[in-house]
Amino acid sequence: TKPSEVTPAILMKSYACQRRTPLKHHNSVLTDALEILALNAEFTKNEGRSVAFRRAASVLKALPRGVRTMDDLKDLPCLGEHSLRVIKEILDAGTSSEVEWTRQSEQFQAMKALTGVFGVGVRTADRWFREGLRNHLDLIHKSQKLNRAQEAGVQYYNDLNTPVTKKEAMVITVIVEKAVNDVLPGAIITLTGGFRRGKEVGHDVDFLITHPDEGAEEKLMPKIVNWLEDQGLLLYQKTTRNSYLENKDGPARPACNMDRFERCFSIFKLERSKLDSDTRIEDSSYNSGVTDGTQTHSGSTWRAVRVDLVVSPYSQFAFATLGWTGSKLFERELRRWAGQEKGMSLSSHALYDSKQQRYLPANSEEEIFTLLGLEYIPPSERNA
Ligand code: DGT
Ligand code: MG
Repeated sequence: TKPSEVTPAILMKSYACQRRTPLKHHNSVLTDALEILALNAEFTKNEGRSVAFRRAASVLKALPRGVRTMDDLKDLPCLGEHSLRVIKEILDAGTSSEVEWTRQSEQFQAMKALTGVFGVGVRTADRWFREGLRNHLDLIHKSQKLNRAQEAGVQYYNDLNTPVTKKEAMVITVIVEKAVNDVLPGAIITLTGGFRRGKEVGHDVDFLITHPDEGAEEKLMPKIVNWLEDQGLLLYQKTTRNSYLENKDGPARPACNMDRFERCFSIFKLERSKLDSDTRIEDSSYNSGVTDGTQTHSGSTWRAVRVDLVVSPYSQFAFATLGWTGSKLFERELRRWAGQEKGMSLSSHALYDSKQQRYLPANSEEEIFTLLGLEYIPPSERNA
């Protein structure tokens, strides 16, 4: 027998939510390349193409070893013609001409820079690109009209584009716990997003907050925000009702809870001294002296950090935890699995069974996986 015939075939499930995807994997050269193409497809509003590249990359992340030859990819799902072509080029030549061309293109670089400004989405960035803007400095120099979020995005551009470390996330966790427990004793605070999946750095810090007494969480967000503002900890905040599901997820939201799910997009002012010393926050003299309203400098005593706060009713907490832990592709695949394979509709609020025409309650993430007929995947293996 030839060696290739004794290599055991890898049984790869086709939905990312059926697989374990660790944070560290063996194919980052290939997945980085495919994700450049995915991002570029997003920038050119080609959603289908973008998801196809992300699914292909995600399959490679779940492989137990590095891909060496095209033979290693036999029988793997989600690898379309285009992705295979890119992979082959990299295996043969070390790089893909399409990826390199994309990476260096003026449009890709400008879209990356412009969407890298907090408050700027693909649509706005695309309009600005066509008007001749290329990066955040152009927004200042050409006195572009900006909304309040974008103003903050420009002002704190460097800080917000400096990855948040786990240590910074822990310091912010202590602050948020103090704030929440001060205004509502007994509340539960969970760190979600990438840090819950074990990431070492992130673009923001995500928290989910609830209280075991259903209803006690109502009107909680303004109280938390006030507490933080009183302590001088917020550089920016905007509280909104969560509209994510209304846009994308259809009916999986109990109508009676329409107004309960609140989200606060914020920018924290994090004292650098908090990172060196202990993580207690008794000392609340947050006057750094560097509050001239311009970009923070490396010599500054504080730095700006993006923090997302979400408040959920206790009855939805398991769904919210699952929905806010990510990764984005894992979430998307969970919802696709629910819809296509189970005739159910999953959101960060609830799970609706279309056949039974009722909501299926759950008290833990484990229960939700069971209701969906899936093996439980822990957060650290949801890095799809
Ligand atoms: P990061 O922050 O770039 O290191 O990576 P993540 O995975 O923390 O991504 P992030 O912070 O954008 O979002 C955290 C998770 O929350 C994400 O995996 C999916 C979910 N998520 C993000 N935005 C929304 C939203 O508007 N509604 C809901 N329900 N979930 C969201
Ligand atoms: Mg995050």
